[in-house]
Amino acid sequence: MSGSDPADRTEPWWTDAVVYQVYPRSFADGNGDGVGDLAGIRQHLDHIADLGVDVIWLSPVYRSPQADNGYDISDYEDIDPLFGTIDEFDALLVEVHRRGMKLVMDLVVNHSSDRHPWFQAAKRSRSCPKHDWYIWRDPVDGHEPNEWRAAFGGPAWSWDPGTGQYYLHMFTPQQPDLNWDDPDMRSAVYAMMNGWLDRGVDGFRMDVINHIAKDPAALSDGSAAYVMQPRIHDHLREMHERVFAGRDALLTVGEMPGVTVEDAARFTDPARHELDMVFQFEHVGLDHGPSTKFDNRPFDLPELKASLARWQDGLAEVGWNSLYLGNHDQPRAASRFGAAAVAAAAGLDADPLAFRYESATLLATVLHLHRGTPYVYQGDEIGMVNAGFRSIDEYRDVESLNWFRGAVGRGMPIAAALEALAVRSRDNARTPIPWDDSEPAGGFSRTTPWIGMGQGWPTVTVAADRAAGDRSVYEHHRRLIDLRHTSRTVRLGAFALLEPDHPSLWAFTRRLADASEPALAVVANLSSSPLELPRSIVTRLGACVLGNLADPETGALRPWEARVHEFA
Ligand code: TEU
Repeated sequence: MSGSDPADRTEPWWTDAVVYQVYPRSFADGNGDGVGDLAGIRQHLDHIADLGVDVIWLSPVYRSPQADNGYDISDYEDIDPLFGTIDEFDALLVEVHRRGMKLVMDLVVNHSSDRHPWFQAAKRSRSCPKHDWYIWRDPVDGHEPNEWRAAFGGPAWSWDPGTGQYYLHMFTPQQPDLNWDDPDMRSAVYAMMNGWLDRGVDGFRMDVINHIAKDPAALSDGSAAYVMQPRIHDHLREMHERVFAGRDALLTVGEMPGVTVEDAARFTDPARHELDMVFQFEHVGLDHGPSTKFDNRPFDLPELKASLARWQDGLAEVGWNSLYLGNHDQPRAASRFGAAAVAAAAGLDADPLAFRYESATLLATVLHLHRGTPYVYQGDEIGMVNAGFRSIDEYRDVESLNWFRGAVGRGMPIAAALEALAVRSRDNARTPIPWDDSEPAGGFSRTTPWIGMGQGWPTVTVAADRAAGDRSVYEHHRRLIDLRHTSRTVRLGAFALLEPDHPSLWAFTRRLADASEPALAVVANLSSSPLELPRSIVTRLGACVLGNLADPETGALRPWEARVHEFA
């Protein structure tokens, strides 16, 4: 836990916290059905605790038909039998707290499952009081009220013959959107949230929370975006007042596709009592083409550096950044921004494991040295890579399967569609944690897992990485997390980007206003060739605090080397 003296702290506790995301399906299978579960997490809790993280964010484990791997909830107050029982959850929470960590739940309240009793009641009749808990519209000329498309394909409206109306779903038809204009619905959500906090959980990661406020005019004519309507701030302030106010040491982070840095400053301004931090999407959209995310653009380092730097600057005075390069919706960071990606961008045939240790540790160094709260996605701490699936039968994700069907239906050659999935599918990050190299599933399960182990296995495993000494990705993460806990500069120092246009050097400084500690500089070489550091940097580099390769030489960086130095 935090290294600095709590007595002299005025900043919120999470300014030096690191969060670890567990995607329960793919973490560890305790009961032998091929799907990860709470028992599996409990068995491997020390793997997380020993990293030194402060908080675990648990992706959804509530009762769910699993149309979208648990992001379709049919009972917010119970655990799905696939993952365990509420008693096992309580036992897990005790174990997490005993190790000095906190547990944050995933809150999915833009939509529920269509199997939720609320929706079942809502569609019984137009006069049922719960009807208004969802978003319904009469047909217009026999059609959907507007042309909005759902995120995972098809129209955002589905027909309900019972009521003779369309209901709105921004994701699959099995995920009807809740109506946040209904005060009773909001009260029910707050009661549920209070129930989890009373049970002992320490906060929420809020799924697509900027989608909850819809513009009523746009709902009819489709004229405007459905996200970021002004009412969002009212809803979040009300939630704060009725759920978070008066409770101690919570963490709230809102997932917000499309959020701008100006919006984020408002959402995370402590004086406004809305959220502690948000997940923004700018840096994970840079390699998306103009049409869809499956349209792949080669990644460009100056663009990525500039984007993150803009967020550092934008939230320097007011608000706070969350820092992430991957999660359960994104490809693996090491494959996306590492040596394999740089080779692919240059048109070279890339070995998916080339410079894997270096790429994973370089990216972690850069991420953890920014100002904000870093999020480590499970598996990134051992340098996992993309799944490398070659056949559509290997994919499980509803978004990937729907997109593939549509793209091939519109005439895209199968090989091209598979290539796009191999780069961009969410399943790239959902392969099981390979604990070791044993059959049949690397210690993840004693049976065939729900999704393949991926191309990294059996080379990339927890056991191999933890035995790799000074080439362990896990050990490198431990050092980074320890540095954040002990260095005020890492926690709070102002950020400044160096050499913004350099095509392969990522360099920046962190400096405290009161100069009570030496400033730090990060220098990282995102290329597979050696790099001479510019003189303007070399002459100011002091002692090396941390690096991913042994025996550093001050004036140059080896391929994929990253170092943190004291800086004049
Ligand atoms: O994701 C919301 C979101 O907008 C995207 O990240 C989405 O996953 C996709 O990549 C769009 O191309 C959240 C959850 O994280 C995701 O797992 C859910 O599927 C989604 O909401 C619906 O609940």
